[in-house]
Amino acid sequence: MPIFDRSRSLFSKAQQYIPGGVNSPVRAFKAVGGDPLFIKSAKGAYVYDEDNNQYIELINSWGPMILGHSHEIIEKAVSEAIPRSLSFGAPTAKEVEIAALIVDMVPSIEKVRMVNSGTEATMSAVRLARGYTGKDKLIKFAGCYHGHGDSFLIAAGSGAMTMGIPNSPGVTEGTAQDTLLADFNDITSVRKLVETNKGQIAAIILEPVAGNMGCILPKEGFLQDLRKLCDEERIVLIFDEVMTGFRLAKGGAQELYGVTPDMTTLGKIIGGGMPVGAYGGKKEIMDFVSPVGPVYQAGTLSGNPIAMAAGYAILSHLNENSKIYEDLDRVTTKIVNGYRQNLEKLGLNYTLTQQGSMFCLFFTDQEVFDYNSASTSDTELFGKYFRSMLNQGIYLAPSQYEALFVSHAITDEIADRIIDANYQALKEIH
Ligand code: KE4
Repeated sequence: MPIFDRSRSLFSKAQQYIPGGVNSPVRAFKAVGGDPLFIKSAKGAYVYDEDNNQYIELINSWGPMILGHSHEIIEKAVSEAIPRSLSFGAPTAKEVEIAALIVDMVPSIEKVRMVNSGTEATMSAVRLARGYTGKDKLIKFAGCYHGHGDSFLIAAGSGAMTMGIPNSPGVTEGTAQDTLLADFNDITSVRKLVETNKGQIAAIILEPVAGNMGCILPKEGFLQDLRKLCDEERIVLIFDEVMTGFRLAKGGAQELYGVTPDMTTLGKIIGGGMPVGAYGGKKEIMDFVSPVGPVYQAGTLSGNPIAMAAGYAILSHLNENSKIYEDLDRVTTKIVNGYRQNLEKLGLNYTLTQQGSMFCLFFTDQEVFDYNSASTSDTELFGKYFRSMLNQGIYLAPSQYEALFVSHAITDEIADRIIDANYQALKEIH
């Protein structure tokens, strides 16, 4: 049984200076009880907390560390960039290289603008869609999370769902009324909103594979139906691929499902662990952004040279080694199949979902295809499961409503350890 003394004392001190002792709510372990781990270092598939406990981890910084932690290629790129100063606030050659690489890897992106987070990417993309179409309203899906921009904190997933505050105070009525809510995988709910708001909808934004209410796949034809509807109604289709971009395939979920959005938002992997986001899409839309067009968006540290060095290193590595995706799919499928066998052995029928190296074990026997069905999960039982896995040295996302991420550092042997721990944890909590 690991000890957590140092994490505990750090957490109590942190709460004196930082709201909730954390700089992002999902880290607070609120949904699973106990104090959050304070992580000291990480290497490959392992993280080490301040009490020197070692864990196999399936959070991977909520997605970015797809190659595993402290990967030599990224470390080399960053250490070479640092001596040239950390920031200029001026254009650099590396920004051109990474933009050209993104355009090459994601064919729907003809032009791309770098920002500093996924939230900045989605906020900017929606402002641009509104400026480009001259229309105000936005359709999002219950349970999808697009960062903490005001327009998105309506039935938001991730931490907002975990904390049970899907509609955040502080978002004005005026903003909220322009965000319309549909149900994931329910094209009829979208059509109804389009009909009752005819000619007023600038954009539809969604996670093409939802990763912020657990991992939920689009049903057959759902993405294609959205594409068709957006074409008919001159609505900008935005795929929020902050999580799925460069994770599910080089070209993200849009490559996997063969559906082309008008705009794509990116984050997480694009920075290799550094703070980077991006939004891109059709040239005619992107050229509406300042200084070419009238829609304003800016950022002091956008295209930061260190972040671009890390981002270019990871993206070019992924681009040149597509076998990585085969490995990730194979190892993740091994884990999910192992979980399935464990559930059968124990006579349990919880729901498992997987897309590539994203997966989720929902503590419900219902099929999970949207916010409401995900919400039938027993979050208290998840909390017990989380604690048991942690005590066995497996570090999961501290919420039922998060996707887990497998990194390329997870070998078959490590996968076997995860499967064994899953069996022990399921046995222990029933
Ligand atoms: P950031 O602003 O956190 O970089 O990105 C926001 C965002 C946008 N779109 C999608 C699909 C996302 O998943 C995210 C952020 N994801 C969460 C994890 N589910 C970030 C973790 C956190 O909030 O600390």
